[in-house]
Amino acid sequence: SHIRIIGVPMDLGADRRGVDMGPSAIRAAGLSERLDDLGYDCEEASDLVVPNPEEVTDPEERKSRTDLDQKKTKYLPEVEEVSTQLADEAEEAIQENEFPLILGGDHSIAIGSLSGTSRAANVGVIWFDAHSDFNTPKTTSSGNVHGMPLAAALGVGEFEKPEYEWARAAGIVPERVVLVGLRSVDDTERDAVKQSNVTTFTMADIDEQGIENVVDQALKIASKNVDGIHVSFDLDWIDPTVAPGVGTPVRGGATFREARYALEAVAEANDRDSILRSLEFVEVNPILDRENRTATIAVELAETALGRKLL
Ligand code: DIR
Ligand code: MN
Ligand code: MN
Ligand code: MN
Repeated sequence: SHIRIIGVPMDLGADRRGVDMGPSAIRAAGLSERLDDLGYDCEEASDLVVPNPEEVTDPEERKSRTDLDQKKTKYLPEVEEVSTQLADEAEEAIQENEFPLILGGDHSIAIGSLSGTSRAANVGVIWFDAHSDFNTPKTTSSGNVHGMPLAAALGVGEFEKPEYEWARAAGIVPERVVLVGLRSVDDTERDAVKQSNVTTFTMADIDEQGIENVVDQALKIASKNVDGIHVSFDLDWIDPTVAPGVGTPVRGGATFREARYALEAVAEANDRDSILRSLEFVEVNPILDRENRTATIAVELAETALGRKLL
């Protein structure tokens, strides 16, 4: 079967430069060779075009909109442009029976992945991340859109407003969204996470229940009464001693083995019920890395999710 690899060299949603090199770092770690070797037919779509911060005029001035909320959110019009392109590309891939494998880029790209995937299929979501990504233009203290994609997709807070229609993934409901690996939730986003009907598993839940139980529950919740799931994997879920090439590292993350097991369980569920509709790896920043370790881990996890077996 066909995999469409969609690179999104986006770095406008986060503060650390270099995450735009994530797609090249993951490719350089051998992604398409490894997937071809698994028997897939990999098609490389060309990377989406993302403006460089230097080409974008002062984000404060560039606002075509006058809304106050949007003033402190960085590069929102550019994020909208890229999200719209990505949504079309992901939707088209699924409609053409190809599997979208999306490479970030910072996590703001998930706005496009979720809206495109959810237009082509009725999906739940598993979100592996240290962070809850539930800020909004009003609650954000960083101004970075990579802290907002789940709130955007679910239409939380100001994302309910008509001007954010592009950001909402209409078919995705919070009851089918599961966050796994949380250990950094801003005070400003906590209430929204708790008031929403998403399911959360913190790192402490993983300590107490074990990754096997947590992922099993996540898969059941996300895939209930839908056609399938989208998996969004922020590499900062993994402990930074193991995966150092990320922009916002938080200590106390998943071991390599926990991450690998989680995607083995996804692959197993997919073998059984064919539920995986799209997959993304985000926040790989090779500038902050050593010997491209984090991208190498992303490749190994991609292979695992897509069915590489040990035996
Ligand atoms: C933080 C960081 N909560 C923010 N978010 C990150 O900027 O809103 N998400 N790093 O993955
Ligand atoms: Mn750039
Ligand atoms: Mn994230
Ligand atoms: Mn994160």
